[in-house]
Amino acid sequence: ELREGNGEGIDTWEEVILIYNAALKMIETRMAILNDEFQHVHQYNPIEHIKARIKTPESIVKKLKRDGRESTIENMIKYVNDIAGIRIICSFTSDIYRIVDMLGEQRDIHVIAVKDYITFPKTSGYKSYHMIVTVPVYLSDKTVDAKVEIQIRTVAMDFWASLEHKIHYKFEGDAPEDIKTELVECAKMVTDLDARMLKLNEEILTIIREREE
Ligand code: 0O2
Repeated sequence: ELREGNGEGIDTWEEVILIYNAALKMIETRMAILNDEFQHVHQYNPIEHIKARIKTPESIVKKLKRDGRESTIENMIKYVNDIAGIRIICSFTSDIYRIVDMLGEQRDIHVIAVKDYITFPKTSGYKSYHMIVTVPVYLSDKTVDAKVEIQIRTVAMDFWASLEHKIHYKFEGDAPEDIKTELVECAKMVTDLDARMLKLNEEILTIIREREE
């Protein structure tokens, strides 16, 4: 039985796509189940929506080249952690950590690395919680542990990140200083907005609970 994430036994790009698509489906289904269960227990959905994507071959090759590596299937699987990427958008910051904990508790999902850009935002102002996990993909003759990059953020953080990403690409990573400064200012507003929305939601829940008693 092959349980490797190093590319052994995976020979073609078609096979790579097949495996990583399967890994995305696995994570998407797990998240949907957690969301349904949460709705059942707490009458509330922590997940607003989910976006999944497979990295284009061009971006994979670009990333390998940036790191001075040859574009082989083996290198892709070993060094590109975000061939399969999933973005989970939540309403509140507290939901993010709930999801992180719930994912960490799933026996066959292995968390390889986490980056908490919420507690420690990037200098750009970027906020998001990143996890690299592996999920087992069961094929007819082997089991492969496939890596998936999970980005978890609030709706407000996602709004900021999508605009900043576009600007970053427009200026090829070299945006004018005043634009960068303005983006950092906007990121602060996002943090403030998220904090206020969370507080507001807690107040609303308290009022509802009191009325029910
Ligand atoms: P794209 O186009 O979104 O795929 P890596 O470069 O992935 O090997 P790194 O840089 O340590 O390793 O990974 P990190 O910091 O976890 O970030 C990976 C992804 O997070 C990026 O993917 C972006 O999607 C997102 N990200 C990180 N920093 C920023 C930022 O400042 N602004 C925005 N908008 N997104 C960010 P890619 O592959 O760089 O780009």
